Amino acid sequence: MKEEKEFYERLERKGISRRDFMKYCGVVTATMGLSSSFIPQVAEVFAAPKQRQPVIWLHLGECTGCSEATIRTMYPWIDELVLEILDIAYHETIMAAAGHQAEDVLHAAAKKYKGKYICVVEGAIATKYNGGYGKIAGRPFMDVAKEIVPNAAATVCIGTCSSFGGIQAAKPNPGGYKGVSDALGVKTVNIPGCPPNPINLVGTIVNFLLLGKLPALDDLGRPTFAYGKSIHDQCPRRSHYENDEFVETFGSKEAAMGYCLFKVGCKGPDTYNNCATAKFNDGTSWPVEAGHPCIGCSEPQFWDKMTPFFEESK
Ligand code: FSX
Ligand code: SF4
Ligand code: F3S
Repeated sequence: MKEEKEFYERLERKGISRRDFMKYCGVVTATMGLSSSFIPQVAEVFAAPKQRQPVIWLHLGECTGCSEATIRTMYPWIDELVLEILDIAYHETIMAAAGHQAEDVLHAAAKKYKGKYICVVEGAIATKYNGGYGKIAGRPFMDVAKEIVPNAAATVCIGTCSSFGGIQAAKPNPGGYKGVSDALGVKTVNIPGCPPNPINLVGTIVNFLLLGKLPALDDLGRPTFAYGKSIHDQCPRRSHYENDEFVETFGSKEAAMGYCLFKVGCKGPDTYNNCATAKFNDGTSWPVEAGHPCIGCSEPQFWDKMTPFFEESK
């Protein structure tokens, strides 16, 4: 109770009302596919965490957009909340240490939290030429991943790169880049998107802390709460041409179809993600709502399969 009271006082000092916080917990709960009766329990995960979950966050072949998206997530203060429930032992972009010191932190954290930490991986692994296409402190990504991934309680791949290879694995892929699961032959939780919506990472971690297990996954390792339906299935532009009243206003189905972006390359029918409901930037909008076709950023072989981006799929 005391802990909870202090938590709300800290929020208040940051100018965040309890109402705003509960609203956020409502969004997380809905994203996780849980009924609203779970909102108080989700709030408790943040307000009175049983323990801070240790995390080792690896950066491999990628652009760091996934970290950027997470740190600058939908509510400006949620990054701080996430940091309250997580003990991020190693994360190259946000840690103060550099060089040998950073390497020491990595080894020490892996030893101290062996079997207990969540390994979050951002980026793909180079597999050709002894991993020569990507190294940290002189060590190939593959070696770093082999030290950290097998000793984690769970490995969560954030972004299309660590999930499926992403841009690094685009043809001709000279470095032989692969996603983590493929490169190491292990099971990972995949949260694809380039970058992914941070709410899907938060939902996965809250699920782990609240229910003591990882969320249900599809055969590509993606949480079904977020990737169970296609973009097209949830697209509001579809309702334009499927709604008789709208079609009547426009005179014909063809005219109403003008709202659909398929002819300018929308890959929504082949892409599984919750962008239409979760949206980005405090629920402001998402690509298709903003007038841009979905380019299929969360799918395997994103670059090879989904290009040319602005041409109708065959
Ligand atoms: Fe990949 Fe993440 Fe795209 Fe970038 O690091 S999913 S290139 S947004 O940032 O891994
Ligand atoms: Fe489907 Fe894209 Fe058209 Fe929406 S805009 S209805 S996702 S093809
Ligand atoms: Fe990516 Fe398509 Fe969503 S491009 S962000 S999966 S709308």
